[in-house]
Amino acid sequence: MGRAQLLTTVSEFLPRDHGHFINGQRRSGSGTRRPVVDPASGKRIAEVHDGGAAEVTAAMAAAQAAFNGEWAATPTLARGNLLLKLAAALEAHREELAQLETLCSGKTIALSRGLELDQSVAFLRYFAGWAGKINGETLAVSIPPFADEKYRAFTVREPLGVVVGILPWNFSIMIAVWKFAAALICGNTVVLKPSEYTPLTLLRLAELANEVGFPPGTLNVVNGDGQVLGPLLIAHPACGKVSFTGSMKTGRVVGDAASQRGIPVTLELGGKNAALFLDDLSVEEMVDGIMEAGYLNQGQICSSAERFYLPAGKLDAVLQALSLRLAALKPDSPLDDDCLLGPLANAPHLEKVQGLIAAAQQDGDRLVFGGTRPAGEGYYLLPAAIAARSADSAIMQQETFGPVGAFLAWQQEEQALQWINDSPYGLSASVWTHDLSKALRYSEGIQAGTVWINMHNILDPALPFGGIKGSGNGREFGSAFIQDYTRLKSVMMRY
Ligand code: TXE
Repeated sequence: MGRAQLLTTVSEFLPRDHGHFINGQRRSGSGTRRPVVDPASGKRIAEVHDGGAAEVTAAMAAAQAAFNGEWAATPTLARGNLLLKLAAALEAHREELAQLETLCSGKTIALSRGLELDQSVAFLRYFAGWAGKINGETLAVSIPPFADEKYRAFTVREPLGVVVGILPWNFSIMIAVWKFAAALICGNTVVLKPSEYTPLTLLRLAELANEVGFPPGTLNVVNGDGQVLGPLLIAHPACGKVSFTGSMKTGRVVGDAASQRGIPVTLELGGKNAALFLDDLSVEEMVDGIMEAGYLNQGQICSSAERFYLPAGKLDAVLQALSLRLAALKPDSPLDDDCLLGPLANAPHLEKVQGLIAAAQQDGDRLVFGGTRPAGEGYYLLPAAIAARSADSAIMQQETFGPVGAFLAWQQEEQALQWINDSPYGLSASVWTHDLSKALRYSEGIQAGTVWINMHNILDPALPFGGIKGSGNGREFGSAFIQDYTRLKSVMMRY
C-alpha cells in the first residue's frame, strides 16, 4: 500500500491536444481551451478544446453512417464480442484509466479501480450477454379470417438510430458504459457528451474501443459546454434517443427538448434518498449502515442516502458514534491507496454544498459534525452530519449530492414512511432491520425506483435502475433497458 505512482501512459496522455473522438479518430478541434482541474490540488492538469456545431455535425454524421452501414452489417454476436473485447481492454488498462479518473474527479483511487473500472467491466460483459437475445414475439391473431385466408403476426425489436448520451461528472466511465453498451448491443450507434469537469477518461476509452475493432463512427465523444452542445445534439435530425444523467434542472430542459422532437428520452436525475432504521438495530449497526448509505465517494452518488430516519431513543447515541467515525476520515491525496476522504469533484459543487450547509444552520437545523473545509489546497470538505429541525427542513428536502447526512427522529415507524414519501424525488431508499417481514412491507410502501434492505448503493447489471417522480423516467440495466433502446415493429402477413 502507498501512493499510486503516475503511469507513463498517464503523464504522457495529459499534455496532449485534447478535444473529441469522432469517426474512429482523435480530433483536437479549434474551440476555446477548457482547463481540466485536479480537485485535490485545484490545479490545471490538462486542457480540452470545446466543441461546437462543426464537431456535433461531424459526430452525428459519423454515427449515422455507422448506424446505416458497418454497425448495421455487424452480426449481433460480433457486436457482443466487441463489448467483451472492450471489457478485456479496460481490465488491461485498469490502472491507467483509474488514475486518469482520480485526477479528474477526485474519486479515491480505490473507488476508481474497484467501482469505475471493475464495475464497468462487469456491466460490459452483462450487456454483451444480451447479444442474440433481443427479440420480438410471435403472436396469435384473433380476428376472424375472411374466406379461408390465414394470418401470421410477429414483432421485431429495432434500434432507434443514434443515441446521444449526456453524462455527469461523478462516474464518468461507468455511467457512460451503462448508456453506450446498452445502446450498441441493441444495434444503435452513440455520441457521448461527457461532463465539462471529467472529459478525459472517455477520450481514452474511445481510443481503446477503436483499437479493439469497433467500426469508426459507432462510439463518438464530443466535449464542451453542455448548454451549447446539448441542444445541438438533441436537435440533430439523426438523434434517435437521448439518455441523460445529471441534475433535475438540466434534465427537465433535456426532457423538453427531446419531447419537442418526439424522440424517446431516459432521464436519471438524482434524488433525496432516504434510509429508514428500525429500533431493533444496535447503535453500531446503524452507524455502519449510515456510513455505507451516505458517505461513499463523498456522497456524490446519485443513489446515496441523504436523509436518515432513526428511532427517537437512539438518535443522540447514533450521532455521537457517527461523529467519531466521520472524524476518522482524514483528508488525503485520492491517489493514496488508503485514502478515505478525497476532495469534492469541482469548485462550483463544493460551493453549492457549503451553501446548503450554511442555509441549514440559518434555518435552525443543528450541525453536529463537520461541514467545514480543512486547511490546505483542493476542494476538500469534512463530511457533515446535521440534526434536522423538522421533516420540512430544506436539508431534508433538497439534494446536496455531497457528504451531508441529515437526521430526524421518528416516534412511530409509520410516521417515517410518510416523511420518506413526502418528497419530489423517488430514486432509491433503504430499510435497515433484522425483521425481514417488516422490511418487505416497507419496500412495498416506499415510493422509489429501488429499495434496498440492509444495504445501499449496490447496483447489479441484472437489476433495473431508475427513478420515479422528479428523479426521472426510464430504466437502465436488467431486461428493462431493451424497451428504452429499441422500438417494436409489428409485422402481419396473409397466406
Ligand atoms: O449538472 P448538469 P452539473 C447535481 C449535483 C451538482 C449539480 C450540478 O447536485 O451540484 O447537479 O452539476 C450537460 N442541455 N448532479 O452542472 O447541469 C452537462 O454538460 C443538455 C447530480 O454538472 O445536470 C453535463 O454533461 N445537456 C447528478 C450534464 O448535462 C446539458 C450527477 C450534467 O450537467 C445542458 C451530476 C443542456 N442545456 C450532478 N446543460 C446525478 N443525478 O447523478 C448542461 N448539460
